[in-house]
Amino acid sequence: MPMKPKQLLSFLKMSTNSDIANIFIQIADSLNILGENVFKIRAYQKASKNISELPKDVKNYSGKDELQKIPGIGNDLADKIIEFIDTGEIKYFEDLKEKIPLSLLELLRIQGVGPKFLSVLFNEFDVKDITGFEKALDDESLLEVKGIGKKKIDEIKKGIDIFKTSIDRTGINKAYEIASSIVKEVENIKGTKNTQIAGSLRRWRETVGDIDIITSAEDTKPVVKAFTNFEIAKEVLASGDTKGSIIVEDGIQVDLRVVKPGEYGAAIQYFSGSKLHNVRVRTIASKLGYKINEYGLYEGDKKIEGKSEEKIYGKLGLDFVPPELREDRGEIEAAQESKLPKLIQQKDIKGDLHTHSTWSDGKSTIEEMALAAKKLSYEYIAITDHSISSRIANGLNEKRLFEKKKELEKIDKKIDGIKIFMGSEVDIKSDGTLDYSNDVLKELDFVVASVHSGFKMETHEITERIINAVKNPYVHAIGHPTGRLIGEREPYNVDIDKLIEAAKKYGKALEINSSPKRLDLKDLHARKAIQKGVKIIISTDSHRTEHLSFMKFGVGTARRGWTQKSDVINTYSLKKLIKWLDGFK
Ligand code: DGT
Ligand code: CA
Ligand code: CA
Ligand code: ZN
Repeated sequence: MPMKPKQLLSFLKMSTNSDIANIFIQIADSLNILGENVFKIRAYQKASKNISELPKDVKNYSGKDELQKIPGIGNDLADKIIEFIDTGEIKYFEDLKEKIPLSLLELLRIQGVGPKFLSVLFNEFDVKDITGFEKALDDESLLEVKGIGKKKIDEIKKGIDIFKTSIDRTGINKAYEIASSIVKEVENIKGTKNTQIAGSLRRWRETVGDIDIITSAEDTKPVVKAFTNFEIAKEVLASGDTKGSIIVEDGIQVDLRVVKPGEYGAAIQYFSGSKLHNVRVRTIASKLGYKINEYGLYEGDKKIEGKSEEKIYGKLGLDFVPPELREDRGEIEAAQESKLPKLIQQKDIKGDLHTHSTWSDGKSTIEEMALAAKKLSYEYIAITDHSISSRIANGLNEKRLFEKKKELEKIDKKIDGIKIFMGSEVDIKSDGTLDYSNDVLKELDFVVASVHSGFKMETHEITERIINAVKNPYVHAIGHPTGRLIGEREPYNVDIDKLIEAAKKYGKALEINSSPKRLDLKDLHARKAIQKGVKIIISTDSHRTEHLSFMKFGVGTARRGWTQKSDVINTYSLKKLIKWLDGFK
């Protein structure tokens, strides 16, 4: 099949910048472990940050002169960028890797592990990877090193579990980008129809083990062949009559199954999983005297359905189960009794209530954010920049807060067709008080209160701290309520049931933060919240206009939590939202 490598995967083309930014940060980390000059280290860190934020691909720069205009890029780094564009690698980095292997560098992702700590383990304990690392942590003599105590080691040991799962699972954002591009490419292969994502990604799990894609064709083998010939395939694991399996960037596996149109429904049902859900489905089939597999539903040798997934559920006496619910968490029973929830959909979302602008640490202006939201057909957006305690995030003091308010109101007048709310993501300080006084807070249209520091508190302390914010009359919602960072940081010890109870009592909403690193509340917590009648707000926490598209991940998480449109505040029309907000005055 003729492929079109030139137009292949546009996001991969744009990723030169992120590739280089990644290499620079890895160089900085390696130099750090080697104990090199801090200025050199900072130079790489800064260059990495600046490159990752460029609006255009460095490949499209006219040459070295233009590259050197990027802040932090001098003669040497410009050469390295050009070297990467020309050869796909940077020799200096390749040489560094001989000394500091990637298996060592990636240990920096373990919570509590910094370059200093790693440097000790590397230099004095000869640690090169996770195996050596775990051994060294159990070595008594590690406790003799200055600055390393038992508490620190225990903390790190806790971080190891989360790290281990993160190395063999891919975050939903990356998986979704890769999968969507591959779906488009498979659609371009002649003879394919109904190409679709299956597996855990179709169920919108927050991380995926691998990507599964299903397509149908009369002649399956050539499709598999075309797939395994894709330019993004770094390695081909399998290439058969109906199944191809490739490795793309970062070791991510993509499985493609090509089935006959008459088997499509059975295949997509089977390969969407989850395994637990399918076990239940199979049991029901056999109770009815049927047999089900990835080719169809059979009565004896006779195939009674295969083409339509919906009809397969129907023949088993089940309503169609949305993929997000297929986890054996009660969906089978609900489907039998026609009691499945009517899940919220992306198109129900009318606005975004947690976003940042250049006033704090965002990269887009208020105006840019508003225009981008309008393009999504939203009716409103709240710009909720950080408050003063979030120093690294350039949080606003009261003076700047009111300057921002003035400007925001000007822009709101200027732009038609979207309401811009003056908001704040206000820090909940360690003592449970907020960063602004009530006199200030009451001047704001929308207030989301979040914890950004002092995560390591005992359960009763942190729970009380957040509930204090819930009680504040000017707070509308709690942002990323558990503070977890997927694959990086455990949630704080907050007692989610108590928090939900308090939110209910005081009529406050809880956020599902759609940032793919957070997805917080997570699915099960969202489900608990709505069961208790607590309202949800699905927000993106955007720091630039492109992040507004994270909404789909929040909606996916909400759907996994059985959430319906009526549970979610930002499905309200502007008019209804204003009424809800007025209730706080
Ligand atoms: P992942 O990739 O770990 O995030 O999770 P899934 O759910 O995508 O799992 P995966 O890729 O191993 O398989 C895709 C689907 O195929 C899975 O959700 C259900 C189905 N499947 C795979 N192997 C089996 C099996 O041994 N038994 C059953 N019943 N279903 C299976
Ligand atoms: Ca999978
Ligand atoms: Ca798979
Ligand atoms: Zn935040």
